[in-house]
Amino acid sequence: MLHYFLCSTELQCTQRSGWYHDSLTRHAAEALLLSNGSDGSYLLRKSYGKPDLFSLSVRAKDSVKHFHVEYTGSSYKFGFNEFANLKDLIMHFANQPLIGSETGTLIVLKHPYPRRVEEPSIYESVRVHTAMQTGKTETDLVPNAPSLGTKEGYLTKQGRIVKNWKTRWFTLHRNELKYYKDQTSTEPIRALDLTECSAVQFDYSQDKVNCFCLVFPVRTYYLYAKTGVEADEWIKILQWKLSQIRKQTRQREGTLSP
Ligand code: 4IP
Repeated sequence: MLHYFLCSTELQCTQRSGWYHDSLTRHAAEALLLSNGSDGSYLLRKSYGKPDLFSLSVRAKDSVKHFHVEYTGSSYKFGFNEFANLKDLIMHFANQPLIGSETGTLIVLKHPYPRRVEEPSIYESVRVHTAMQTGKTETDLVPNAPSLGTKEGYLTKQGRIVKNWKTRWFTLHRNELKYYKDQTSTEPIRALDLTECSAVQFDYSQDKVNCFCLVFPVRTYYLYAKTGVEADEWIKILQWKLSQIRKQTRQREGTLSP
């Protein structure tokens, strides 16, 4: 597969398209699209560790969604579509720039994110270079890095005292889960700090399907999604965040202990 990429003119076609980022990681794709892209910016990259898989990373408002594009040996599969080559796939995206995610949100592929950008050759001059107590080594970098992984979508939540259910727009970015009145709202109703959350799990106590809960010291939030797939996606990413937070806490405590 890799061979296919390296030797054929296919790659040149793809490279000419300018938005194929080869071995860019998921982490880097998210960071790039969130910091420099805008709603609808997208890029194609190799999927980490799997030679027959590619990922289409798309910025949708404040999160980045990743879709698999699979190479079957003779074609590229993307959802229900199949393409003979990457050029056809790219042409398809250029002409039909709408994709629907599991959350029901339509994602528009508006701006291909270029692999090559103009970069200035300007560097700061070093005046002082000295050791500091807080200096980190390379091995500290990954455990202490804020975990990326973003998500957004509609969920229905229960009130704390008045137990009514309201559908709200939720966004997950770094360690913050926010909910807004709807997708167009700019100010969140509430921002939940996941470093204070002790558990995320499916819930069967509220008589709601696709329901899950987030346990905080002073409140347990009950939320449900439209589909089981969506609930599962939210639970998985939230649990992953909690595991990352715990890992970082252990790491910090380990570093601090004598
Ligand atoms: C409200 O009911 C909404 O459900 C609120 O949710 C909720 O606040 C309130 O909970 C509940 O009383 P009404 O709209 O009928 O007044 P939202 O903020 O999403 O609109 P939470 O704390 O869940 O956000 P209590 O706990 O204030 O009763």
